[in-house]
Amino acid sequence: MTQDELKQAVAKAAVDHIAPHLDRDSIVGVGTGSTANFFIDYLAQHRNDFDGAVASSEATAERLKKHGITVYDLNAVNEIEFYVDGADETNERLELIKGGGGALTREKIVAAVAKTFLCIADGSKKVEILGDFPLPVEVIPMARSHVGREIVKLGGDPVYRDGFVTDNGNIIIDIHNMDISRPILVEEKLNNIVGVVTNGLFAHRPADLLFLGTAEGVQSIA
Ligand code: ABF
Repeated sequence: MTQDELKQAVAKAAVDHIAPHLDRDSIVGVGTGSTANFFIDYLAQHRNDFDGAVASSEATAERLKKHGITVYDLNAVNEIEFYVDGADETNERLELIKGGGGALTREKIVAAVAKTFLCIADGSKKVEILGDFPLPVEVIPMARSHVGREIVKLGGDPVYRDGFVTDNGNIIIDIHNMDISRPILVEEKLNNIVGVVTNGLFAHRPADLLFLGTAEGVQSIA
């Protein structure tokens, strides 16, 4: 199977998983990226079975609307039962690196609100120790140099994502070669740097459930 076929398989499995729980008042939290896009396309087949969605990026909002799915501001919503999103890396505790697409802050906010965070990923995303994938950090533009110097003190190599602006008007620094053997600690230390909006480690709030696409089928890991 190709990587895209694995992504499609987990996206479909996610829709099949949440569909029985949807009612006319349900709001679905929807992530960003190619796997999330497949999820949106399958979810659209159920668009009359739920109220609408909260999107983790402008790109996702656009795609949802094209399918005729109502997109709500998070502040207008009382409850999100499921947040479904991809990841760049996951370990066996379902701690994640996210934000390769630059939407990490909104993804983290929607994940924080949702009762259940269902992560969908192809098998290549599963790792022993997080950190081969560069860890994205969203930063207030004027703090770029300061945050870079603080990241060096923590042992990482900061690389400015040149020309990229987040949906929130900020910049991204990708951290290479960081020791992330203790994800919760690293998440806290990075978030304590003044000027950091948030970082792409989802360790304080890992996924609750992972659908992993493999050649043998979709594995469900909780
Ligand atoms: C989002 O999409 C991100 O947090 C992550 O960066 C990315 C995963 O990309 P893809 O689904 O395209 O592999 O969920």
